[in-house]
Amino acid sequence: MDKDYLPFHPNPSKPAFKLPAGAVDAHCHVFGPADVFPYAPERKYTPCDAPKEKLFELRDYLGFDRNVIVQATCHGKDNRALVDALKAAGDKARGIASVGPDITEAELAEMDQAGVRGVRFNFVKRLVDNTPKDVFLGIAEKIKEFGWHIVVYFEAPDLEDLTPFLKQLPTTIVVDHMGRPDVTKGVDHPDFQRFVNLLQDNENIWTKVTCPERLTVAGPPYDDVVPYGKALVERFPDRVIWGTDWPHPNMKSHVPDDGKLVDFIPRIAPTEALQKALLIDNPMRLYWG
Ligand code: 0GY
Repeated sequence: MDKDYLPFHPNPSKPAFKLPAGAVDAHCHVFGPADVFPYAPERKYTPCDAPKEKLFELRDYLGFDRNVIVQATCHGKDNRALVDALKAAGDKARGIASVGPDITEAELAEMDQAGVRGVRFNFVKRLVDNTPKDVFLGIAEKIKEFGWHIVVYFEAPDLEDLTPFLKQLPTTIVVDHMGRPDVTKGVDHPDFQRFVNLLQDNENIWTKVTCPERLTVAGPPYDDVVPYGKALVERFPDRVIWGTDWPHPNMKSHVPDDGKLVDFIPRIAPTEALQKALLIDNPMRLYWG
């Protein structure tokens, strides 16, 4: 593990918010254990092991029923830890993989069988080297045959350049962490409005209203992130999903308490109907439909 890497919270609090039965944690990861599933040689960070057993324990402790496990960059395109976790979870988990242009139909079919339902394209420069857009478009053509979708991770300043590419993608797209806005600017700032307009203009684009712990400047309980999440949940109630982002790779400011993260949910989704859409109906449609 990197010297400055912050391991996940050892004993998160019990959330005050009681999750509805059937709730899905739609963004989380498994890391290692490294002696079974080594980290990728091209990785930009080395995390603390966060094996599937710990994730499933947290799922039950917080009151979630299901997980969507997202391949993280520290495992590169080696999806073995992900597939192993999916097989162990059975119907309680689905996955998002990371693949290269050489992926075969047989390999995709095998991952589909294990519960993978999409791929992630990452544009965050501190996490990955650049991949040419043509490569991503080639992968998109292959995975669309399986009815999969594409998760994209980028930061707000890159949205303008990326928009023409996003419009070319032939599947449902899910944008990680609200497109990572700068929350000091306000929801009315043109940068966040560009993101809102992207969803407004493209009905195939969804977003995860996740990661107040990454976006915050004020720190817990993340008051400064509430207006962003709430704006998206209320405007696009059938295209938002939520996840813990456990085990929170690359946090520098603090170690998030997963119980407190769950307590963030009713602040951005204040009614039972919005909570049901965010936590159950939307992720179930996208991953279990
Ligand atoms: C996240 C965020 C981060 C890392 C990764 O794949 C990854 O390594 O996604 C990050 O450092 O912002 O969603 O887990």
